[in-house]
Amino acid sequence: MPQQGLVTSGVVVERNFAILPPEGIPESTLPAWRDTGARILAAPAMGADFAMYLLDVKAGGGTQHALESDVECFFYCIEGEATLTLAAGAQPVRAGGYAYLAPGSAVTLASRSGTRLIWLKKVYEPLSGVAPRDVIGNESAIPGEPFMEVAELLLKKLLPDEAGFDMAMNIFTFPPGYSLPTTETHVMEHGLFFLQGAGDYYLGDAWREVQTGDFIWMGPYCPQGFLATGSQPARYIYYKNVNRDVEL
Ligand code: UGY
Ligand code: MN
Repeated sequence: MPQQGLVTSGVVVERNFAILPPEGIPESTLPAWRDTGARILAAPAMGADFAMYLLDVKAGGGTQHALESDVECFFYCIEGEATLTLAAGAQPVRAGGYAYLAPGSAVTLASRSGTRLIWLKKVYEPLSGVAPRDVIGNESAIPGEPFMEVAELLLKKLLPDEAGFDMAMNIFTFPPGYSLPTTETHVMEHGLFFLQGAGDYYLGDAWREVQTGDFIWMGPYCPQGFLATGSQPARYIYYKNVNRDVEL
């Protein structure tokens, strides 16, 4: 497409946070995935302790590979339909569906229609006496709970809050005009994908506009706040490392 003049963008990449709007992330291919366009949203090269991808898997495409023995992963289906094979058997995954695969699992996914997925991988932090287990579900089956006693702020926790799990994947919904009750600052990281709506995100020391399709990485101790703007509820899915002590 012919292009003239300055091209602007909401992209920001700082030492401890980043905002990546989707149009600026080129698609790449991953060796283990067939007929799949991959956008790598977060990686250790950025400073993150995890990898997060936006995968567009064409009908008939997918993967059949094994995770390294110390690597766990999580899928969330944004749209389309795929079959995911877990130790317990083949399961359909549709919009709102998600799955956690324990370290070392076989990853077998076949897309039935064009399927858009969030995929997250990280090294599992073991804890003696406990272990994670595969999980599969759909966010529509999770009622959600108020966040910090604000009834209108709905938080859905997709994974069990058990010591065997070292990660949380949550979906947050904010009606227009509602905000995070505090400016949070914590050692845990976030990898956040904006599913719906728009808002202003406070990162570091400034407010910035974000919208559907944007990705945000927040590193340890990144000050963070959010205000939902626009006319529809803002929804985002985010990763957080949990249930482990600090490594010295
Ligand atoms: O769980 C969290 O830390 C969450 N409240 N953070 C966020 O939405 N930026
Ligand atoms: Mn947070």
